[in-house]
Amino acid sequence: MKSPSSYRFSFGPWNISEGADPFGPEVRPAYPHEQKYALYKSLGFEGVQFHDDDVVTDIDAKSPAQIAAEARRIKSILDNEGLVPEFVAPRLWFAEQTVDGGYTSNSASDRQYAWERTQKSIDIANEIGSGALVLWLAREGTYIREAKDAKLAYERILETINRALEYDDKIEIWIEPKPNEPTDQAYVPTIGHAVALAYASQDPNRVKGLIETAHAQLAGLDPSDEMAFALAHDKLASVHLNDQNGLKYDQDKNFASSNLRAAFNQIRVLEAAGYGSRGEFIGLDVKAMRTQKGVPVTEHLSNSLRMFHHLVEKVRSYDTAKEAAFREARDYEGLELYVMEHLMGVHQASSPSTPNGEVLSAAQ
Ligand code: XLS
Ligand code: MG
Repeated sequence: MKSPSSYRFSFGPWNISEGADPFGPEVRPAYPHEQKYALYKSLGFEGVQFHDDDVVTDIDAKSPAQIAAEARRIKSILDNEGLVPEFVAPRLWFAEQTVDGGYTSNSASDRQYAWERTQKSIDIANEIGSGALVLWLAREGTYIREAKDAKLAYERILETINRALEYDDKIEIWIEPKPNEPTDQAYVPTIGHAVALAYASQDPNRVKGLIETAHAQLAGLDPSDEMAFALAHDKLASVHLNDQNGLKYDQDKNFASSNLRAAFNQIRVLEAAGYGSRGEFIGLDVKAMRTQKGVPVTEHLSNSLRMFHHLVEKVRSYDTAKEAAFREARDYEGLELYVMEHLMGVHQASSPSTPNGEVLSAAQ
């Protein structure tokens, strides 16, 4: 079995932030963007998740040659720090051309803008040595359902995926589903939608999914089941572990901080499937608390990582023979108690029993 150190971890530079939220401005001075790379290794991370403009700032104003030169400069910083670029994602939610979405916008010129940003992201991925384009389809949805033709929107998303596969014959496309925010209702809200698009595409082997814990929770789904679904189709390219306290705004809370048992189950599913053995990253997408002092604020990253390691230990010391016996006896009350006491570090006395109270030996 793998040791916890065999996992590789990644985060995006946006996870070290100044604490602004929709109701208030920054509460910390900005930590210089390019100095963030020097923090990765000491925090225990080797992978960098990128938006296109995290690599090339002011991307819309730059020529292809300038973009390539800038990307090469960032690549040399990564090489010097011993860091790996995990993916590049086009930021299709910021520019005025994306106010009504990118690939699904009702404006042909805005759709063209979205496609050009996608091409630039693929070019950047190639320059910095990443083989993956992440599509978080932020504004591909609507505020009111009558605003777009949903069937056409889904066709346009698939068309863009096919165009990207044609534009570059090696790049992988990882779809990161999310059901809402910033739109009221997003297209491609779950991993099921993403996997369907993968199979419908012209090169299904190169289209996969990235599952973020909180995004599944926002859809009212269990993240470990979402991960299991993708794993069953060999389509789990990456994960963004974090947490969410119920159905509200996207919180990006520290991993395991709100739903400890759900976090345990995510790792249980990932470990059982050997996730990570082909170099897949454990990504974190966590937000620093606005109240936290200091510059840069990184405790949310190190604490989430620490919880991940604790839970890996919990998964590895979980007695699967006992689980099997409880399943066999269909004693889910007993199994649940075992799981809860295991998570709490309480010595377990309970064993599965037959309906007439006889203790099953397999689980002792
Ligand atoms: C936002 C997304 C974003 C992606 C990359 O909710 O999680 O951070 O991971 O674009
Ligand atoms: Mg994410």
